[in-house]
Amino acid sequence: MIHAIIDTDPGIDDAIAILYALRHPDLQIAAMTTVAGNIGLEVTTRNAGSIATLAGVETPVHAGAAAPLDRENQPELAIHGDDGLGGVVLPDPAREVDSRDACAAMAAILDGAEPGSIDLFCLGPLTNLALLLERFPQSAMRLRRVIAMGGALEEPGNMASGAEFNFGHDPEALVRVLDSDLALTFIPLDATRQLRAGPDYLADLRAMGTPAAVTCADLIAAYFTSGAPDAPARESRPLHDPCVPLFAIRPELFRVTMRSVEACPHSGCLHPGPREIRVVMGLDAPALRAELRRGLAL
Ligand SMILES: [Ca+2]
Repeated sequence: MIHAIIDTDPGIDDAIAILYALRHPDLQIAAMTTVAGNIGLEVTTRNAGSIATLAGVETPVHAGAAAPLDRENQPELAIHGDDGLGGVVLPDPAREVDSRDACAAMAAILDGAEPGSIDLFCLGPLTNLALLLERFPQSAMRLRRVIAMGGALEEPGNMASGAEFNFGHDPEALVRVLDSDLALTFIPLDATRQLRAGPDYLADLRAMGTPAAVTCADLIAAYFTSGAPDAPARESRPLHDPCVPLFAIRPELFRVTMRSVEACPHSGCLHPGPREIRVVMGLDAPALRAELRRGLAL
């Protein structure tokens, strides 16, 4: 059993990742913490609660940073829509947002567990993790590892700056995370762009009929058309964030290498540098699509 906290900015691909993770028998998600990213904090927090409700679980949701450490929000409305979910309607959250903020909640969970027993899954900008390192450094060092979707090494980024969105949205946070002694695994665009879904996959999900699978089919369908309504695509945008829980559960389906990197503090671009981290540079897309489908059937 893997114990983890999910830090997230839902987000279409976040929602798919979370629906997979929350019901997976090999994962125990202690909490979700939210951050501004794909869309503002109020919406990402509400969406996290709605996703838990749809999944039929009681996972607490804690609101975190409403903006990057040192700059303005740059939401991705063109891709994720004003609601963050491409217009897919989820149930209202059954549970109130927890009064404890994201960092305090992470620290309490980490302090209450064996050191090295909890993973942090980062599906959004790294703002909350940087604040945890600042406010509760000893708690942060109790993390077993951090698995973060973010960065682009040999691939071009997906922001005007040339960076990947999560890292480019809050470069100062990325720099602080790289400056820490945390065990880091990054899953950059080099890997996530290899995991997409086609129309047949959506049809399979709909035929499965579980709320998680049908909702994921709707979310992926929105991910086909968003941004390009006149040019229906034959494959979805990359399923970036699902790679994080999939990596935790099925690491053998990913190609991991060690890289030495540093981050540009202005753009969030990764360059060769002194910090050695694990980087996922490839994946077995058919096997991972099958694993995702299995998880959504539960
Ligand atoms: Ca995300």
